[in-house]
Amino acid sequence: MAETIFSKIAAGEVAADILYEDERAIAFRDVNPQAPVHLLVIPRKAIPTLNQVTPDDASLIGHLFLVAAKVAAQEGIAETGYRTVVNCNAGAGQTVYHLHLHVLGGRPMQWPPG
Ligand code: DGP
Repeated sequence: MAETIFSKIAAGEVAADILYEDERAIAFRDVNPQAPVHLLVIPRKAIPTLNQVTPDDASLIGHLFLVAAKVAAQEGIAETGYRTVVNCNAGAGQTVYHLHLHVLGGRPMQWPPG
């Protein structure tokens, strides 16, 4: 499994603006924000894309969403609203091949997205 910038953040080898971490997940600010609040939630476990998630990861995936809701509340966007996004592979815009959940909020969002 190739190292990514996110596995280095998880290992503490690369700095990030970390908002929350526990034994399974880390949440930090996206370095290239697409909204006033743009957070990333990653598992410590290195899973390249959603396609490699297995039934054994079901609890972990649920945990990522719980962390997303927690940091959204911390950032004050829980009530106004926020979007969670998982890009899977290049055609969807994935650039870092370590599974991550985007949490975007702080501005009105269009649906459907472009
Ligand atoms: P995606 O396109 O779904 O793979 O999203 C990757 C996101 O990761 C993108 O919005 C920019 C962000 N990103 C890339 N490198 C770094 C980094 O070194 N630190 C932080 N905090 N975010 C990064």
